[in-house]
Amino acid sequence: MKMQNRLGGLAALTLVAGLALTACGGDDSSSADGGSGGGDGTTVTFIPKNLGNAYFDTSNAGGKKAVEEFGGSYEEVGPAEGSPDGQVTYINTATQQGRDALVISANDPDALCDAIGEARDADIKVVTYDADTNPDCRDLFINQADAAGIAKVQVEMIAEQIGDAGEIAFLSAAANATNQNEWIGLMEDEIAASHPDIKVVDTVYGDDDDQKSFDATAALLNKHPDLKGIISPTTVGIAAAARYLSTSDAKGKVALTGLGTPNQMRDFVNDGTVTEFALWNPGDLGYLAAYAAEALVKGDIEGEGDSFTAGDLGEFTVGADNTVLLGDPFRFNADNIADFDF
Ligand code: RAM
Repeated sequence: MKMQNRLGGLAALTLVAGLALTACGGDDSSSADGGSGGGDGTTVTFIPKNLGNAYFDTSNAGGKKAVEEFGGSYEEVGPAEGSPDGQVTYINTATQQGRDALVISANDPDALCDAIGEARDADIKVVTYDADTNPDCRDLFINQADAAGIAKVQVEMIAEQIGDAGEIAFLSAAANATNQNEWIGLMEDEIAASHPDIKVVDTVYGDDDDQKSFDATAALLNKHPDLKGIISPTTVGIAAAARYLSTSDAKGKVALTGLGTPNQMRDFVNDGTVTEFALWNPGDLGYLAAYAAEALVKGDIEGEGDSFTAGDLGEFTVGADNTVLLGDPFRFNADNIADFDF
């Protein structure tokens, strides 16, 4: 259990509880001097895919906690809808303001690159986290877990839940999301290679919008009466799909798994709609991203092979493609979900 190994069981829960207290959505700024008068003043702007997503509320609360620890100044800005255009506006504003570092979950691998390039020309460090741009665009990517591992755990869960046979579909986020597209591609490969009796019949997009994802689930079930399972590799999608299934005839007949947060999925695990899903600790991801941004700004790291310390999470080394890896995905089910609060 990497999530608990890194922090220790009780420490993990304490950190999560602390993050919950500082969780915020929407514009939010704060600064701190680290409580000891030794603040380093690094200014960090977090730009999630969209605001109002519990996943980013948790990850960015982790970022805020880190920035407060090193005595910098934190803000979160971002679009209401998960679109690249909306993100470009916020990147441009942060560049004009001369922030020290931007931490971005990208809605598109290419569309942000011009704006990010202008930021970097102005000596602003740019870290992507959660969803990367093309590696050339940014300084570092903070990867929540190895993409192959994220794909594998979801395929294993659906195979276990449908007896390794039958029709399945993907309910994804935005059609251009780099993270979901990479995971889905790898899941398709894995199914083709190792699960000959599972057939992928559709991929639909809910744009990380609750209502769109809910409606897309209804449409999927209508279109594919023999559907055995849905994989939704997005916390917004899986929660909306679970809500739909929980009151439909398909409850208990169509399996649903993917990536979700324990707080959003708890009721659906407890009422039997969902057996098991996975995720990493989003709070740790934001926390690590903020410390990585600070290390870049301070010149402690530049790229591959360099190491830095990310507060309570300890030491990390920058790997190939200037990527820093947080850890492994973790499975949540009825036996353990009560132990988590995020
Ligand atoms: C949603 C977003 C995010 C993704 C998680 C799993 O919150 O699409 O990018 O990493 O799901």
